[in-house]
Amino acid sequence: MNKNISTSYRKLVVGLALTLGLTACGDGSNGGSAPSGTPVSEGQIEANNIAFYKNQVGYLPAQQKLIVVRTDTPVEYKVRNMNTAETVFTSVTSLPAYWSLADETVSVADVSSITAAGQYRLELTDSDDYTAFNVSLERVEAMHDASIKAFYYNRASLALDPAFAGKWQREAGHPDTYVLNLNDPNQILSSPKGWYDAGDYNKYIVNSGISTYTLMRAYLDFPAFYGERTWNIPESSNSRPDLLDEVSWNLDWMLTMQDTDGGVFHKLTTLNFAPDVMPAAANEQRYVVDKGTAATLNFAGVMATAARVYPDMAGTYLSAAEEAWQWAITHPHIPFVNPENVATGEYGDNEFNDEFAWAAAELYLTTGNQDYLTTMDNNLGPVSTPGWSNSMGLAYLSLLSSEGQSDLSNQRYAALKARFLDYATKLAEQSQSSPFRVAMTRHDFVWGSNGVAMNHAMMLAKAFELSKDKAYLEAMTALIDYVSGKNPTGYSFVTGHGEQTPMFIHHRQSHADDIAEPVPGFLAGGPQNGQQDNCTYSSSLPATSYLDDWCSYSTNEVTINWNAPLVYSVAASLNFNR
Ligand code: G3I
Ligand code: 9MR
Repeated sequence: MNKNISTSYRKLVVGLALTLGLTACGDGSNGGSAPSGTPVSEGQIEANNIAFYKNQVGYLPAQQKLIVVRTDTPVEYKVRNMNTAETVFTSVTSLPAYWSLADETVSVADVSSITAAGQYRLELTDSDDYTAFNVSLERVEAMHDASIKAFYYNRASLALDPAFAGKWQREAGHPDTYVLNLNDPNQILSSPKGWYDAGDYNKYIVNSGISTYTLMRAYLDFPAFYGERTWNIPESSNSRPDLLDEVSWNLDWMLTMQDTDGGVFHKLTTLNFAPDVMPAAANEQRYVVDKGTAATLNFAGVMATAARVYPDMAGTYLSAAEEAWQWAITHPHIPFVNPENVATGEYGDNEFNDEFAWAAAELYLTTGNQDYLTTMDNNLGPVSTPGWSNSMGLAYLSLLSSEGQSDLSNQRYAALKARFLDYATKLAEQSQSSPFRVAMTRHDFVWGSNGVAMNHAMMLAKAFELSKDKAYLEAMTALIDYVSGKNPTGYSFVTGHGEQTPMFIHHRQSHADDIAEPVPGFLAGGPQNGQQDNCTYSSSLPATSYLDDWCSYSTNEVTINWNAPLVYSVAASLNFNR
């Protein structure tokens, strides 16, 4: 176990400790806990190995509240309101269960009956172990705002003014007004703006596209919420919702990536990853590289959606989408592979049914043209959780959000909905039967597992919206709790939000800026045991192989496509808090 892990890890040494009157209990602080693996010397009995895994940010008043307790027998506990010192209720944790992905035996304290905002403490009856937790709308709102503001911090071609960026102010980087086509030295492009993908400074259409769509989905699904919320970005004083201003920054860039024949370049990149310096100091030549089917269809899906979200720009976005679509129809299978001299992110994909289905769904919803629906039918596969290489789920999300706004037949709508809810039911069942009460199975622990968690949460949010079945809402809430600390690493994975949060994310700005705290609001990639970066990990298990170190780009990088579903899910959670 990492020595920084924030748990109340207690080895009660019966006899000696009692005689000396020693106590070793704790609450999320780093002190006072014996590191894992500390040998218990002869004659000492290890009586207690309690740890608490909880949402470190805050539980919403009207929603499920679970705290995972490491113990191999059920334990009795009471919950006290810290403001009044009053005991609110007494209960006992569930039957313990073993989670092999983390090698932990845990049981669950369900404190959902608490609905009043405040600070509380869960205290075990038979020992001094306790943990404190918050029930708070404001703390969750703050995390939401930070997670969307993270996109502003990752804007290319812009100086971050202290009025908006505070101590994370910085000079502009990457004007991208002189970009070369790697395949055609005579083609010079101006391709400014957009968000940096991640901890690196490159801009990749596929990953940027799913992130942009997800944020537009959030706007379309929660328009009243976004009509009111603001998070201090340069455009906050205009009349447009901040979310639409943020998304525009990337749409403007994406438009520049379309070639005159309608095809879209896969990425805008340096030949190698930049050194670990601030954006303004990373000024190697940038190139656009290869047009491909995935990037072009992804672009078509995003632009067709944008045409519905930005009525004043509908003409521009729709014609860009249609031109991209035409290119893809005539180039239906051009996978992207990094050229030999390019070493940056590949985002390679050679299955295009999902991109065809999604782009066709968006074009149908925007134009009403039935031909798109036919192509969609020919390509639509089973429901799955979206990710950068898999946009099938996005087609379902959009079509199912269109009730009453499209001429989709009732029968077709009902069939799509049934398939969607079947999928969400599997996620909810996984959550209910998981020891940590989280819909994360072995195959979800890939590079960016926290992004997988948040994309699952987005699917569950939609399932709840469509059905009002609380099982989906609870599974969604449990996933948000998971990334906020209710996981076996003990980290709340959103920088700056929680008691123990990543301090050394693989994010060049955060590493090079000489500021102790990383840029706030970013979701770290999360545990997975591929260990592709060859750093030294203290666990090789899927759910605990995580390292809060710059070295660990396979578990501790941040990227826009993991933050976007975090934004969506937390927005959904706030909107469903009734
Ligand atoms: O395709 C295989 C699949 O067949 C196999 O079953 C599976 C088993 O793990 O692996 C699959 O390949 C994985 C691939 O993603 C596709 O999912 C690789 O193992 C895995 O290493 C790879 O990770 C990607 C990583 O780049 C390395 O290419 C991440 O998904 C992707 O999010 C990440 O993206 C990077 C960009 O390249 C650069 N910018 C930062 C960003 C985040 O780290
Ligand atoms: O810093 C790079 C990160 O943004 C990428 O996601 C990652 C995976 O492709 O690669 C990182 O760069 C590493 C490179 O691949 C290998 N040498 C070490 C680099 C990190 O310092």
